[in-house]
Amino acid sequence: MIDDTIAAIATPLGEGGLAVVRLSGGQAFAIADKCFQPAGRSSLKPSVAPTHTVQFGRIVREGQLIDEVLLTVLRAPRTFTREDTVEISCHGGLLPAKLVLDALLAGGARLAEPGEFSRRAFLNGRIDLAQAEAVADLIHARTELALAAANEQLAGKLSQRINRLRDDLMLTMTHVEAHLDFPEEDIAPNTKDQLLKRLDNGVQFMDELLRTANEGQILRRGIRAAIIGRPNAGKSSLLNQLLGHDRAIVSPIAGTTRDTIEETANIRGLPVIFIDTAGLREAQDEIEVEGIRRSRESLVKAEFILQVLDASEPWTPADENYFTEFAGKKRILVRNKTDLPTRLELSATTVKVVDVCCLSGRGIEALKDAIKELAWSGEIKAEMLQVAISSRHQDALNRARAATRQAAEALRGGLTLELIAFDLRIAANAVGEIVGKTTTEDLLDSIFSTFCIGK
Ligand SMILES: Nc1nc2c(ncn2[C@@H]2O[C@H](COP(=O)(O)OP(=O)(O)O)[C@@H](O)[C@H]2O)c(=O)[nH]1
Ligand SMILES: [Mg+2]
Repeated sequence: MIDDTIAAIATPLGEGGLAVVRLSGGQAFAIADKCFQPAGRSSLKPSVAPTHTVQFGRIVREGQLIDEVLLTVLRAPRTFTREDTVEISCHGGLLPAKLVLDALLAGGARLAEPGEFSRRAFLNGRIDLAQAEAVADLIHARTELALAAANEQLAGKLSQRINRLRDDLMLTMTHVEAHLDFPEEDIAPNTKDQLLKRLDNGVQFMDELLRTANEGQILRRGIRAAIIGRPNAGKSSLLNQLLGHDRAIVSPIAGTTRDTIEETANIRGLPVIFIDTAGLREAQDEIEVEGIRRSRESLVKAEFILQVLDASEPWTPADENYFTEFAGKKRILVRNKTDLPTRLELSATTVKVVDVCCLSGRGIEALKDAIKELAWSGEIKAEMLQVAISSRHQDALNRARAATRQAAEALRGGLTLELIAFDLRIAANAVGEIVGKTTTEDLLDSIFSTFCIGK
């Protein structure tokens, strides 16, 4: 049982118009009563106010006025945590919110851990684990597409599928276990066929979900695209064009970009982290040596390479070096400076080539399309947004898949039913981890500790 009442500032620290302090738990109204003085004729103490109403008044501590606030009363169970909840809107700025929080802590509340409100929402059955994660995805979403995917997961689209899959595995397991009580009887051949069919369907369904892992990763973490090429090819100009504003210094002096710049842009709904590298040419001084070391590091981490070429110059050995380096990564050749007389001949290649002019911006929209096409497998379909699994889900599904296949093999091979039931339990448990039907404190800690305070 959760018996303490938690409090935290739910808005970002810093100066703003408003800040919100949140309070949740069995003592929420009693604690709020101690600090809140209703003002105006119709305002009420939190403990007697009807649910889902806003009360105007003052937060006072030891007779000292702290702030004028609006206090929202939310009675269990129709709240995010399913507990009695109070939300206090006070003036923005670090101090008012902090002093309101202090007053609540002095009144008997405990400071909430990161993600503890969401954790309670999960523990009290308000949302499942995949939905709780979706709340964090929603907060961190950097594009509308990522937001749409988070909303689908919050609405339970992934959870429904996962629950069906788990039910199926449990049903098969129950069948097998029922037979354990009658060891002298074999499973009838047609029953066995049915069970096998159900297991095969399960594996197939897991494969479908697993295929969305790449997209899920892109939506949550973004895709890292390194911009590489010779000095003066126009890498920094390209970055500025893709971002839509001047971020990197553009200059005809080779070696201007000494540090590695990382910026996220919204490319057709996908969060793409562009990395303008310092070039990998021979270093002239120490700062450049460091720049080049960092470039290499971000190159290794990138999933995607934009190689910028100067169309007004012929292909050089340096271009060749860039071309053969990181050959395993997805790549687009960006032929820049197409406003100048062309002297660059590209021999036939399977690598996608896009012509641009970073001075005028011509070709940039086509480049964005090319990036989207290379990053995302096919059309951006609603179905994909509904599931797009995370790496945690991927890990659980991989374990479930292996165990399910093992169970199917054992059933086909006529191995002992105990073994089959054992594998099916592993599979069902692994699938259950996704929605939180099977969890450990460690798993919950590792998920919720990444959440914001006050969420
Ligand atoms: N004519 C022409 N010049 C360009 C174009 N793009 C960039 N430049 C120029 O090329 C020079 C080098 O550009 P910059 O972006 O700093 O290249 P980087 O060293 O690869 O980052 C600058 O003087 C730019 O103005 C282009 O499309 N056409
Ligand atoms: Mg540059």
